[in-house]
Amino acid sequence: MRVDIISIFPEYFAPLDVSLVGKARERGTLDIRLHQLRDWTRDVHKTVDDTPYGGGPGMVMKPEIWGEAIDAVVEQGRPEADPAALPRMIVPTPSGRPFTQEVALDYAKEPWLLFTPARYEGIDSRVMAEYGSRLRVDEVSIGDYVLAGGEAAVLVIVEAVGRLLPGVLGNACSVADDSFAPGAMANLLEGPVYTKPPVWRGHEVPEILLSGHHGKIARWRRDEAFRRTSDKRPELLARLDSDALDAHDRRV
Ligand code: 6GU
Repeated sequence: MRVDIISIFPEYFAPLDVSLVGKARERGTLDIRLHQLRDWTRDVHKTVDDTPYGGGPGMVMKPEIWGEAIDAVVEQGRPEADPAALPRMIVPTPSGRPFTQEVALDYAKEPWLLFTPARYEGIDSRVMAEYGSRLRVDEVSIGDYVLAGGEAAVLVIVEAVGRLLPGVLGNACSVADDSFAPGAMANLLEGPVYTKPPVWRGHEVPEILLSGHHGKIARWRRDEAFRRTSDKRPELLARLDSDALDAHDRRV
């Protein structure tokens, strides 16, 4: 997968060299290119923002700079094999639609993503209108709180998507068991996990996990997932697949 990121803080993305995403980059599974937005400014001060029309606090990012930057990155990034290819453009913003595991799975199918994280009060809306008619543009939020800029959200999204790419995770099953993974565990939080020793500071590992009864263990894990979900995220239970609920209720 090719990923382009245009930002006034390309150095913010140093963590993409580390761990799972870093290894995927070394192997070439992920081809991440960082671009400095200010490279497309023409004034000595390299200005990227201006005061908002209509007044109010803060600054808005200028459309011309983003337009030139996006045009250049899209032009440069066109694969030789498919010169008509266009990236999916992802604009992180607290006013976007929620980024969920379902959205991550959707992005993981794309060959090319372009991220345009903003600082200040955001990007002039005409940029999203312009590219919305030329490529697919998604405004996405990673949660109901406000960050100082979209860069941290890009790190979150790239990590969530990167671990879904073929060959990135050591164990493909761990994706299937994820909290929020589609299937039997859809909308359920994962329950507790344990490793050796069997007793630590007087705390025992639940006996069932030492029993070797795979069927009973699977059922226990499902029960724990329901327990944890109803405790920490009761609103998720309301969204549960009715088949999953029926299967659970038949047992309890
Ligand atoms: Cl994507 N950006 C910013 N600035 N704040 C956020 C966010 C994104 N998602 C939640 N808060």
